[in-house]
Amino acid sequence: MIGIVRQVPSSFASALCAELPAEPIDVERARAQHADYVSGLRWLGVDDIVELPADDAMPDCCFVEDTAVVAHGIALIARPGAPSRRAETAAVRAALASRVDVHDMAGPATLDGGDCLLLGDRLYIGRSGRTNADGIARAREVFARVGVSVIEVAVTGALHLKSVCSPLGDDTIVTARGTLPPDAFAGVRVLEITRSDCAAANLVAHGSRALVAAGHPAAADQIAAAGWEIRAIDTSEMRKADGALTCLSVLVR
Ligand code: CIR
Repeated sequence: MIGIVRQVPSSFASALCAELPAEPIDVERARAQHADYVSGLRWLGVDDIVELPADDAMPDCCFVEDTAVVAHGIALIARPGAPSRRAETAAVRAALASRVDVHDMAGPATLDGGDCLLLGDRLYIGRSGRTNADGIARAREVFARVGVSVIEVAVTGALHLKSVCSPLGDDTIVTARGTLPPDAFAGVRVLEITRSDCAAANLVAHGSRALVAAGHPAAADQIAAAGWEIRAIDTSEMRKADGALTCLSVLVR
C-alpha cells in the first residue's frame, strides 16, 4: 500500500480552525506527532511512503487527505471548499498521476477528501460546509467507472464526515453516538463510541491494526475488543487546527 503524506509547514500555526485554540499550535510538537504518525503508517503495513515537502505558503498542506480521493485504482483530485487550500492539490496530483489514473473537478464543484469514506464499493460523501452537491455529482460520475456507488450523507455540526466516523475494515464504521443522521449508514455494522470520545472516531485501520488518537482509552478498548491491535498517536497539535488521523494521508490500497 502507498501512503502519501506531506510535512508540517513552518506556517502551521496559521492553519484554518473553526475556533482559535486555547494554546497556540506548537509547530515542533506537531512535527514530532507527524513523524510518529508516519511511523504508525509503517506499523500498519504501508510499505511505500511518499513524503512530500511542506510549502510554507500553505499552512494546511499536511492535511493531504482533503486534496484527493482514491478508490479502486483511480483518483479524483478534489477542489477544496476553503479557497485558501486549493493550491495544495498540485503536489498531491503529481504524486498520484505517476501511480494511478487521475481525474479532476472544476468549479463550482467543491469537495474535501475528509468528507469521503470508502467502505467496499460504496463511497459515502458528506455534504458539508466544504463539499457541495456539484462536488458529490462529480465524484459519482468518476467513481461509477470502477463500480463504486456514491451515497450522500448530510453533515451538520462537524467540519467533515470523517470528523465523526471512519472505516474499520471493509464492513464496519466507527462513529461517535449522536453525531450522524440515524440512517446514514443503513445496513452497515456500526461500532459506536461515546460522544466525548469523538476524536477517537477518526482512526486509520489496515489489516488487523489501527492507529487511534491518544487519550481515549475506553474507545481504544472497544476497538481492541473488536479484534484490532491498537497504536495510540498523540494528535493534540493537529486537533488545534481541526485535523485528525485520516487527514494526514492519502492511502492507495
Ligand atoms: C481545515 O480547516 O481545512 C484544516 N485546518 C483541517 C482539515 C482537516 N482535514 C480533514 O479532516 N480531512
